[in-house]
Amino acid sequence: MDRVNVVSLEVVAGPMFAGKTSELIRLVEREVYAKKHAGIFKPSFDTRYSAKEVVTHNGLRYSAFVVPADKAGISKIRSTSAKANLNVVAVDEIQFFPMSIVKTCVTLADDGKRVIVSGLNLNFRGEPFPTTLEFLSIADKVVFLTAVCVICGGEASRTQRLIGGKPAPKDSPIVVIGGKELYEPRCRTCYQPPA
Ligand code: TTP
Ligand code: MG
Repeated sequence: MDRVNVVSLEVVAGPMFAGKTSELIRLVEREVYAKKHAGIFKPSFDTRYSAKEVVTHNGLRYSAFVVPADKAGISKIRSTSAKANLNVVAVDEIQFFPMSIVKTCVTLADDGKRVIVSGLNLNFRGEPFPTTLEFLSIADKVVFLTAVCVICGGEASRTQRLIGGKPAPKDSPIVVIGGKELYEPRCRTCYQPPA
């Protein structure tokens, strides 16, 4: 029997401002053009569950689901994928989910779905996010995106958290939701490890 070589578990990783979410959407939209059923899941920090339809430039549709970043959210990903008969399951910001998301994604991939996850490589301290790290090890394919270093214009692989223009202290919480007001992409040379 001829076999098509399908990449079934794929990771898009990198620092903030690298375009991970855009890449995830681009990959999903390609599948929607190919008439596949696709869904994008992303975490929230409350227990809210919401589903909405996203329409592509071409009038094609996929579903976007906001799920809590906990066990209940993971089981929602599992049940929704089955119920909506998804061929493609995409999960953004995987670094915020507990490690059990890995097993769920492996099972979905083993069941023949294309699973694409995206997430941060390192926290502001320069340490790996464990969930992303695990996915990077077991994936069939890894796409690593860099951002542009705000200091030198080089390739940024790290994310600096700043408070009042200074690197946030090492003992600040790992999870602080934010954007440009708090974070900057930096290269290895320009990144300042927090003290
Ligand atoms: P991202 O989606 O990685 O940021 P982004 O949208 O700028 O990147 P991209 O264009 O590649 O999609 O979101 C990262 C979130 O994680 C953001 O809310 C800040 C948060 N965060 C932490 O909570 N702790 C950390 O140590 C870091 C670096 C980020
Ligand atoms: Mg993003």
